[in-house]
Amino acid sequence: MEAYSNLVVLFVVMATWCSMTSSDDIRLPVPCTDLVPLDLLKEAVPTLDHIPPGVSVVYVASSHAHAFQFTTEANRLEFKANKIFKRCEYFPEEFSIFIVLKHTQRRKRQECLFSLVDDRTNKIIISVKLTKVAIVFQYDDKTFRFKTNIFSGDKWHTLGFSMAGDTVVMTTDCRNRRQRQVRRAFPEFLPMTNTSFIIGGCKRKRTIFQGYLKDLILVPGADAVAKVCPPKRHRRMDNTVTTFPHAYEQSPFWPQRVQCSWSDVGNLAFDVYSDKVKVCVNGIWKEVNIQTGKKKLDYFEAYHDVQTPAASIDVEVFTLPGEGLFAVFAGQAGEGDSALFKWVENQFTFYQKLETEAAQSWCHFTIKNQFFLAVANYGSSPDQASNSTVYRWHKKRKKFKSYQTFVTWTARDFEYFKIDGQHYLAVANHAQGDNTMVDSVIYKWDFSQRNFTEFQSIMTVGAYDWTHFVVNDFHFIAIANAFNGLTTLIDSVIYFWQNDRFVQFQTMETNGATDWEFFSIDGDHFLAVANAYNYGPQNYKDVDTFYTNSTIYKLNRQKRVFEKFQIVPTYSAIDWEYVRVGGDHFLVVSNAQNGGEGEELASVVYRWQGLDRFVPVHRLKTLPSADWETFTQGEDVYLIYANAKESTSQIIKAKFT
Ligand SMILES: *[C@@H]1O[C@H](CO)[C@@H](O)[C@H](O)[C@H]1NC(C)=O
Ligand SMILES: *[C@@H]1O[C@H](CO)[C@@H](O)[C@H](O)[C@H]1NC(C)=O
Ligand SMILES: *[C@@H]1O[C@H](CO)[C@@H](O)[C@H](O)[C@H]1NC(C)=O
Ligand SMILES: *[C@@H]1O[C@H](CO)[C@@H](O)[C@H](O)[C@H]1NC(C)=O
Ligand SMILES: [Ca+2]
Repeated sequence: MEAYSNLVVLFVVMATWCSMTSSDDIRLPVPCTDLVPLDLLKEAVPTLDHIPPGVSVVYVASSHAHAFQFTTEANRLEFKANKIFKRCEYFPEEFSIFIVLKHTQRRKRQECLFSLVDDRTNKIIISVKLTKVAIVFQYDDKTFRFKTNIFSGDKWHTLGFSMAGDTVVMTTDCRNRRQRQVRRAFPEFLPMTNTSFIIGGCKRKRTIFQGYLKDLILVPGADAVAKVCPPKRHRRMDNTVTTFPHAYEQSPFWPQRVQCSWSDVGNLAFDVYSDKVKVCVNGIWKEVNIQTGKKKLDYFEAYHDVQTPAASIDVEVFTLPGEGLFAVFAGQAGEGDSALFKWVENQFTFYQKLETEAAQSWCHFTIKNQFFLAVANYGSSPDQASNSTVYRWHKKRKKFKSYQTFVTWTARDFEYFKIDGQHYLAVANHAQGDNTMVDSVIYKWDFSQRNFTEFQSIMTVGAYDWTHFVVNDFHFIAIANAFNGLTTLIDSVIYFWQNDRFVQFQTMETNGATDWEFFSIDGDHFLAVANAYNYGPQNYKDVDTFYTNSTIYKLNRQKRVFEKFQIVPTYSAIDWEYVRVGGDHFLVVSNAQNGGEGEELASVVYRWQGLDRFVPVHRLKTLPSADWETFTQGEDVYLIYANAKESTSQIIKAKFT
C-alpha cells in the first residue's frame, strides 16, 4: 500500500491528455483539418479513360498541359462532396478557389463554371458564374459581382477567390485584385452532408459553360490568393523564355514542366502528384508554399516561454472560429487554477483564469455552434470524489463559463468524440482510494436537455487516457490502464463500437501506460502507447523504474488486430504526439522527468522512414516536459509543451530548409 501511495504521488505529476488528438494531422484553424489543396477536375475525372460525352480533352501546347473542353452537348461532371470532405461536415470557413480557364464564345447568357449544390434541395451553396461583363461569386445566399473584360481575347486566365473572415477577394491573373465585405456569421458552418460539386454547371441542368478548363483548385485555409500570386516586381512579362516541345510531357495531368511561357505568367497549375500549387513566375513554374505545401523540417528552435500560474501537466491548443487560437494549461495538483492563453501578435498571452482542482487534462470540442472545454480534475485526494467541469464559451462576454459538472474519481482525462451525429465525452477515472479498478464513464450529449448524461460505464484499472480513433468508419476507443495496485504490467484495452455500445476489441500488455496516440501513414494505421513506469514483481528490485519500452502497434487488416510494430526505449514517457509536416511524418515522445540531465533524458523526435520505421532525428533538451502539442499559424509549425515541474512552459518553432 505504501508503494501505491508513492505511485499515486508519482502519477499526480504525470499528465494525461484530452487527446482529442486530431487523428492524422496538425490541427489547422478550420473545421476541415485534413485537407490539402485539391484539384476538383481530377476528382471529377480521375482517369482520362472515362470522359463524359460532350467533354473532350485537349492539349494546350503553350503550357504543356491538358485541359477539358466543354461543348453545348456536355454532360455534367459531378461528384459527391464527401469524396473529398471525408471527415468534416462543414465547408472550410476560410478557403480559396482557383480556376484556370479559356473562353471560346461570346456569352449570350449567364454560364456556370462550377458549383457546390445541396443534393436534396438543389440549392446552390457556392458557385462561380460568368456573365457578359462580370464574374459572379456566390457563397451561401450572398452574391458578389465583379465586373471584368478579361474574356475578350482567346487567352488563358486564372481566376482566384479567397474567403477569409469577413472579406472575399477576387483576382484575375494575379494582376487585378478586388475585395468585398461579406456579412456572415463566423463561423458560418456551411453543411457538407449530401452535397455535390458540379463542374461546368450549376444545379441539375446540363453543363452550360462553353470553353476550356485547365485547373480547378480548392485550397482550404486562409488567404491563399495572396500567397499564390507572385509579388508585383516579378510580374513583368518575359517573352524570351523558350518553351519545351511536346515530348517533354510525361503525364497527362502534370507534365514535368519546369519552364512556362510568357502567356502563362500569373497563371497557376496544380501538380497532382505532389499536391502542390505552382505558379508561373518569370518563365519558371514555381512551387507555392501554402501551409500544406511539402516542406522539409530542418531543426527546432526555442520560440517563446509561456508563464503559467502553476506548473502544468497538460496543454490543449484549439481554435475558436472567429476568435483565434487558444491554449489552455492544466494547473498542477494543489496549486489551484488553470489558465487560458490567446495567441496575440505571435505569442500566447494570458486570457482567462479557469477554476480547477489539480487539473489533469483539458479537452476542447464543439456542439452545434457552441464551444466547450472540459477539464478532468484529480481533486484533493483519491479518497474523495472530485468535480470535473465542462465550460462553455459565452459569445458576448468572450469568456468560458462553467456549464456542467460531473462527479469523477481522480479523473485523469476527458476524450470527446462524435459517432453518427451524437456527441460523447469519456472520462478516465483513475482510482477510488486505494482501489484502481473503478468505472470510467462515457457521457452522451442529450440534445433536448442540452447537457451530457451517463451513457456507458467501463471498468478500468488505474486509467490514464482515453483515445478515440476511426478506421474505415469503425469507431474505437482505447484506454491506457496504468496500475492495478500490485504492478504496472497490466492489460490496456481497445473497444469498438457495435450496436450502439462499446465492446472489447483487443487487449495489449502495457507497463504504466499513460497515453495512446493514433495516426495513419499511407493507409496504414498505428497506435503508440507511452509506458511510463515499471513497477511490480517483474521489477521487484525497483531498478530503473522509469526506463521502459514503449510500443508502436500497427493494424493488421486481415487479422483485425493491432500487432507490435516497433519497440522504442523511453524514459518515463507519458505522451506521444504525432505531427505531420509537409510530406513527412513525425512522432514526438515526451520524457517527462527530464531537465537536461543527460542525453537520454531529452524528448525525442522520430521520423517515419518507411522500411527503417521510426528513426530518431532530433533530441530536444527542454524543461521538464509533460505534454506536447503541435499547432500551425500560417506557414509556421510550432510545438508547445506543458512543464510539469515549473511555471514556465515553452513554445518551439520548426525551421525548414
Ligand atoms: C443523404 O441522402 C441519402 C439519400 O439520398 C440518405 O439516405 C442519407 O441519410 C442522407 N444523409 C444525410 C446525412 O442526410
Ligand atoms: C462538488 O460539487 C458539489 C455541488 O456543487 C459540492 O457539494 C461538492 O462539495 C463538490 N465536491 C468537491 C470535492 O469539490
Ligand atoms: C441535465 O439537464 C436537465 C434539465 O435541465 C436536468 O434535470 C439534469 O439533472 C441534467 N443532467 C445532468 C447530468 O446534469
Ligand atoms: C526493452 O527491450 C529490449 C529489447 O527489445 C530489452 O533488452 C530490454 O530489457 C527492455 N527493457 C525493459 C525495461 O523492458
Ligand atoms: Ca492520447
